[in-house]
Amino acid sequence: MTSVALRAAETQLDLAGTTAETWSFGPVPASTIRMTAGDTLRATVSNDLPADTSVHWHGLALRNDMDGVPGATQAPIGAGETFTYEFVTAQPGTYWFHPHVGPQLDRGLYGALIIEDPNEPLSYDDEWVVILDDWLDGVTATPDEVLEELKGGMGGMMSGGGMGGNMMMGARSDLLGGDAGDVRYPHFLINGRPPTDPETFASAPGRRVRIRLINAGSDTAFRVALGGHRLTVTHSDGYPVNPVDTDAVLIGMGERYDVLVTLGDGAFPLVAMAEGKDDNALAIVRTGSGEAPTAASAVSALTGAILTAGALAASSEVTLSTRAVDRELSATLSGSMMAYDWAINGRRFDAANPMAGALGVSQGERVRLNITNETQMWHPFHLHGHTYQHSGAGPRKDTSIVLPGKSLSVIFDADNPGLWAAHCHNIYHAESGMMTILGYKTS
Ligand SMILES: [Cu+2]
Repeated sequence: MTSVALRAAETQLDLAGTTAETWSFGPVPASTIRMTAGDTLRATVSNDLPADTSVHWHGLALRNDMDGVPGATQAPIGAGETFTYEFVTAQPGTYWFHPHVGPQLDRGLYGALIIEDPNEPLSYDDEWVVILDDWLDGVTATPDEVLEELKGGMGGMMSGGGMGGNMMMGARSDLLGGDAGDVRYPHFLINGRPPTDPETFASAPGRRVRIRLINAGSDTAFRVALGGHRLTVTHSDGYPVNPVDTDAVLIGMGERYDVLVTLGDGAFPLVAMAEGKDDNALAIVRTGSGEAPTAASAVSALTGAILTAGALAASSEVTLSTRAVDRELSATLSGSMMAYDWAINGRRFDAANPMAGALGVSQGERVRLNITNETQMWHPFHLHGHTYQHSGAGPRKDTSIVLPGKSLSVIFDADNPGLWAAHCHNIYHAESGMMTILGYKTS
């Protein structure tokens, strides 16, 4: 049993001299929770915020009543209340936790959950958890204010609503198929720190490091590279893949990639370019002398081969068995930034009636889920409680980038009964309606 106490409370975050009023579980990110597969996690969450909250354990196939989704799996944790999450962590990997209430994801309420493999097959000398984030809370607006502004729609803005300042037009990325994001952020952070005050990871030349990349952002995909190094991608969303070497990886909100690097001698930039937003997050790897690189000096690292999930294949031990599909489901993503009417299968999620339009499965079925993006923008689609496999022997994942006008077919076994949220991990899209429930039939 691993017991942790998480106290959600108002706090101040120092961003290289800018003080941001925010909400967090202590430091930003929260202290990493580290345990061994098979152990039980007991996390007691006390809510000292002036609002309801919850904690969702992103990527874990846990018991449904611990999934942290108010309206589907639990009542919200009210202000002044305490709730204890307790569940077995069966699968090793890189996971994380964050609230599932309103746009609280875009505050400082997040941290890494690392589940070690007692029979770890990889060999490495050091490990580094790297959490990427787009930050505005307490600097330019609160996430609630941003959501209100966005719900007015880009159309409202252009017809005289005025430039609220938090909406972003013209964020373009070829990798993301066009429109990269909706929200303007003043800061991009690695482990809670802006590029002007970067974290330094100290190691030694020749050492092999496992970097666990987590995108905790709300509206930003990052292109990540380590200057002067190639990355060997070993895991997607916690699950092993056949290793692939690359110069950089593209990581959408909610996704995780584990990479191995063998360090050179000197000081190197770990750069996370905010895709389409002309800004960067930065951390430093130092193994020797040399001037610390800046984000600007490091952008050349981002121009080589860029890996996306489509280039990966699950390793054999986590490849789903071959069997016939029992049930085929569709999740068609629709909506536009103009109207901010994001939806799944033509229905905007209604928290007061969460089961309307739910996707139904029966326990034991092999399921194919076809995710079709009919919008003009990319979406990071996330399914709770399951780690599906991309069709065609692709990677195991729980969060996948679906490009505009494209479809993604995924396969999973319905082996974890309950009511599971399935939604876009752009928190502003999810909170505007791009969410549904995958539900197990009880008879
Ligand atoms: Cu979306």
